[in-house]
Amino acid sequence: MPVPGDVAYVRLLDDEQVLIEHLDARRSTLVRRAPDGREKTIAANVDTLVTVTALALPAPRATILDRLLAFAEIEGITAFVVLTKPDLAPPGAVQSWEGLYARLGYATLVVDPKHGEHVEELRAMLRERSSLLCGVSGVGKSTIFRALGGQAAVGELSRHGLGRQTTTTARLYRLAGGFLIDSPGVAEFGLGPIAPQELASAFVEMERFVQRCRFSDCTHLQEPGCAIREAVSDGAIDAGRYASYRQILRAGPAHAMVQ
Ligand SMILES: Nc1nc2c(ncn2[C@@H]2O[C@H](COP(=O)(O)OP(=O)(O)OP(=O)(O)O)[C@@H](O)[C@H]2O)c(=O)[nH]1
Ligand SMILES: [Mg+2]
Ligand SMILES: [Zn+2]
Repeated sequence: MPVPGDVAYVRLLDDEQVLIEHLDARRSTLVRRAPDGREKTIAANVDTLVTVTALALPAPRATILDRLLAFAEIEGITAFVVLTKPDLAPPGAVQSWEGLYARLGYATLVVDPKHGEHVEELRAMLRERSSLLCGVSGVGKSTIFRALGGQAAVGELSRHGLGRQTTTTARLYRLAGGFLIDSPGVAEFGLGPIAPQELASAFVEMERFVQRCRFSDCTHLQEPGCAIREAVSDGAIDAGRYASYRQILRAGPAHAMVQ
């Protein structure tokens, strides 16, 4: 089955229909792993994951963002951190979220796609890239997609934080030298079974400490002589990021949230 990002050669049959004659081999796929082990291909040929996190409505959840960032590290693709709804954010939230992820080295941008703020900076970041928007429902993925020129339904948030106009089908829009995909419900890919060492290495700031723990199979949860826990108490590793690490490990392979 073709997925967004596939290169297809088609024959036009009439106004409504096309016949797919050939699909190019995929350079890469993004796969979601469900808790029961089933896999679903979400998109093909994507090289950049554009994580979208609202600073309010719905309130940001670091674990979801950190899990997406770890997923991108493991898959070997670039991740961007896009923060939305600065106009609704509580005081200080913009600086603390933007500061944290920028310090980690992620390309981080605060946009207000509803009012068109910093949309052109985002367009420049996405040049020559094949990207997928991901994040929980209602954070503004489709609003970004539309602000950049794509066609998508944008939802109003109910007080429960669920979009009434939630996206139900994936869409792809061509951008200079690449494309952008808006797809429904991609807040989580599921990391599959993952060893603590592998997960710690997928947290970019933890990687350099991994080799320094007393035990080579340290889980960084409670062992004595753990360099990562030491770095957390020194403030060299953000405590919230470490909390995400613990939560992801605790949730284990069985956890894969499909919203
Ligand atoms: N105030 C404000 N509202 C925004 C901003 N970005 C998006 N919104 C609003 O947030 C609501 C939800 O936006 P959508 O773009 O539909 O969210 P989505 O991420 O596509 O949601 P799903 O398709 O359900 O995954 C809409 O009412 C948007 O107008 C922003 O920066 N500020
Ligand atoms: Mg949407
Ligand atoms: Zn350790």
